[in-house]
Amino acid sequence: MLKEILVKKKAQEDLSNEPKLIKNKYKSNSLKKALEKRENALIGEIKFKSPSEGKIIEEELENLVRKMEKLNSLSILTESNYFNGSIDYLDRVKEIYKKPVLRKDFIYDKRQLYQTKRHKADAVLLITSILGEKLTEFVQLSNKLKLDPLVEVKTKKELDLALKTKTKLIGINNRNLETLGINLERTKKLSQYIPEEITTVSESGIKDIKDIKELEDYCDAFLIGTAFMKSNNLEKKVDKFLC
Ligand code: IGP
Repeated sequence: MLKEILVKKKAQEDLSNEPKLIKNKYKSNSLKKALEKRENALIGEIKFKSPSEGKIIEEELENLVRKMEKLNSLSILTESNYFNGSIDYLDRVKEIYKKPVLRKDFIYDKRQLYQTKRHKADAVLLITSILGEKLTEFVQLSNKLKLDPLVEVKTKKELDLALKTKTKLIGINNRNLETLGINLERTKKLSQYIPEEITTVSESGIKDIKDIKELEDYCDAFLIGTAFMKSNNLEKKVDKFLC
């Protein structure tokens, strides 16, 4: 799956005109800081479609943001083919939501980091299985651009690579990006190797408070998309997760 997404993305994306920002004119909000507030350590994710769910929701982006505004941070899917996202969503969200916004996409080229910054995101997802040994350079450039990198891992080997970088945020993805299956045990298994000072985010497949209770001793924060998007009362669902 991951391979197909990347092939299509690389074929379509033209990064040749991406200007390198010389001056950091966009101030950013720290995602790590936002997640340190224990009682609101949730990243709410907006996505309209996904490979595992197909079509998820049809609603205006701004409406969704307003309904999720109590959350301390948001993740915005910007990949277009498989998730119906767009890079412009970042600008639209930042227009009305002043807290940290994470760009969720498939980063393979450093120019995408400049692009992420230009579109005003505060943080960026770096997937270890895409970047491999290049991860350190990408973490360094993200930090330099004041984009908090959230480094995603799903195996012990990937985690070891992530720990070699200077990242302060690690996401454990409970979804296998190849089979799309969910396994919450992965958070329990991998978190034991992550040092205290790193903020650990459990990502994917979290449906309700029961899942949070099950995992809260193993991580610092949660990334939740589908459960929010598929809820028939999003504001209420946000309140439920916050109490
Ligand atoms: C959210 P869920 O199961 O709550 O919708 O998952 C998020 O973790 C998931 O969208 C995700 C993702 C990714 C999407 C995690 N890592 C990498 C695209 C690319």
